[in-house]
Amino acid sequence: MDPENAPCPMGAESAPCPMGAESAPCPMGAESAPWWTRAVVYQVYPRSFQDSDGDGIGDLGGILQRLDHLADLGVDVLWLSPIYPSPQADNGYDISDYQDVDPLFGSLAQLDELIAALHRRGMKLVMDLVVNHTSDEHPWFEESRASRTSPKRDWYWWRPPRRGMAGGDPGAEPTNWQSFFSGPMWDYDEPSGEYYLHLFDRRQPDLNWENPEVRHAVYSMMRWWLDRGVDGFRMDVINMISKDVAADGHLHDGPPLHGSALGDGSASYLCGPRIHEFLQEMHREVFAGRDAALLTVGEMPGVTVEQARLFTDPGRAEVDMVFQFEHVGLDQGSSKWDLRPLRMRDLKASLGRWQAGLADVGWNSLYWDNHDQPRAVSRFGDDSPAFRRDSATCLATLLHLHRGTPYVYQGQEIGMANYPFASVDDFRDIESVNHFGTAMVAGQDPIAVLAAMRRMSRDNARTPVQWDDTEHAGFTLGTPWLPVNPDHGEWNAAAQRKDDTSVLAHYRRLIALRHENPVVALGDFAMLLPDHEHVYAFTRTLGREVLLVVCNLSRTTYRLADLLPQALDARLVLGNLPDEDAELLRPWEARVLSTWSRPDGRARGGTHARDRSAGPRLRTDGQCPAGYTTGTGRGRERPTGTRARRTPCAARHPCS
Ligand code: ISL
Repeated sequence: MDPENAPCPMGAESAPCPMGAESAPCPMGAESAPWWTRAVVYQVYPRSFQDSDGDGIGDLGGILQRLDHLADLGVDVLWLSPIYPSPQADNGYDISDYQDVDPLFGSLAQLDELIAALHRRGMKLVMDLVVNHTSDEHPWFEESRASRTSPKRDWYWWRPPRRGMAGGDPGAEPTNWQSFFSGPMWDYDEPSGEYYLHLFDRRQPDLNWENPEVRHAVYSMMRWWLDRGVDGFRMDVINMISKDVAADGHLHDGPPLHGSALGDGSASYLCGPRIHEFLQEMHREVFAGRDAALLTVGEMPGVTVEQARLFTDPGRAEVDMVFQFEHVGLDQGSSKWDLRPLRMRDLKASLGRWQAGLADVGWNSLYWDNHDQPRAVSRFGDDSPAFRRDSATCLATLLHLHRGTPYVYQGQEIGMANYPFASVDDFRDIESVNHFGTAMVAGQDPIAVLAAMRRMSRDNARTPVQWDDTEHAGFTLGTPWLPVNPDHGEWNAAAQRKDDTSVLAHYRRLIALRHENPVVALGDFAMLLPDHEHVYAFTRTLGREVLLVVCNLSRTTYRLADLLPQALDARLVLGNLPDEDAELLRPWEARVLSTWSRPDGRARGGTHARDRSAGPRLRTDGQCPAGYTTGTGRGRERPTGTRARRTPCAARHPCS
């Protein structure tokens, strides 16, 4: 084999050596990096993705119809939000049977079909694993609540009323913890005279992971799914499964919450005393021996960087990556409904700390949107007509150029925005509905409560995907369970597919860039301009390749020479605005620049920044420069701007 074109010795699922490494050895890490370091995950919230049977609710048949959209985007993994049988109190995050598919969404046979169809296209399927709690209609819970002596009584958290108080009296709950979805975390079961614990809604009772029978039932169910062909799990609130319980079974009150009779119990259930033990046991029982091809993601509200290092240190065998919440909590005060302006300095400090904290050990997920968050273009971007496309692509560039695994939430890739909710009757989400009820009982101003819900409700993320400009946006032929955003005439996938300057086209290029260029996946991160109030800039460095990423998160134009003079000499790898003025950073402009550092520290090549390519261009004699060959890889032909000019060259693999 021609040593210049030999792949790096990275095993079956290997990445090429970093472009620009030339004849240098592959930098440490690139050889052994797991496949998911250069993967992009796409989240499907099935009820809102695509309906195939006209009942107004998305389903597996619908997902099967839209797989070309995912393949065209270039994503590697589909994370499927819950499709299991469920009373749908929390849209499937309340499971009543872990080993089947709800008829609302289709059948197990269709799920098998989905697994096969994804695998044929080179994609993987990650299932949502919701095992902190079940539905109150799960047979385990029904058996558990049947009597105090039920063999499954201890599968859940049952406790008597507070000492000296009668069950059902205000304040008689075993602890003062406030639920994520309003009200106390305990519900009184009159027939048995005890309370059961639910961190979320009362229809989502918490499983007792202290009980080994519970753990082994869960592990057995997980093995069953892996044997069926699924490629891993996104584990819902997995850092809440271990509770801090005293030897005598006592659970502790938390500090009182301002303006509430309830308290904050998080110290008792976030990353509890046995959490690492449980995850290591799960790894041994479920993943050991087959983990290299799988993806395991721990959704962990409240996790710190230090804890995340422990959870994702490969040597400890727990999970591959965390899904953390710090950056999406920066625009809030005492609760998600208490909105504050996002300060850029705080965002940089947070994301920068996560980049630094997981630089040598561990791995993070990168996301703005998911099914629990309002739409990022409305929240962190600018969804006014003039800036919606530019801010959506700017935010995407910022995120996808960080180190970590990016997640695209359905509709984000076409710049879907928040929904113009008119009244409280428009909301369906249990969190929003419960919040409104509690706020009204507490005497809050309904106008103000509604204003916060309009901006922060999870229903913003759950309106149907806008496929085209027809009546229900191509989502359903029936009546959609949640209305389609009225902006779908202009903002839809069909229109963007034809437009090389669209948000969709930009996502395609970002995803291709991560696949092609290991500096995007593995490069070291360094934050620049930490105090600038609008411009977010950083470098990614791998071997001798340096990418400089500059994003203007504002409507103000800046002179690059004043901020980052080094950007003027650099070559544009990918930008989100037309190629006009190298010196000005326009409103919501994002640029990924290559400075191609040489051992002498000088920028390489001196190609003008307007040359949009992922590698050097053909020389005037039609040849690539030394060390390069005409690119043929996926997306290589036009990976960057909207106006490809000359054929770009790709690095030859320098390792032998
Ligand atoms: O949605 C939230 C805030 O609005 C979060 O607090 C959210 O509840 C938390 O991130 C946990 O989310 C996960 O578990 C919930 C479920 O409702 C969410 O959809 C899920 O992502 C309970 O299963």
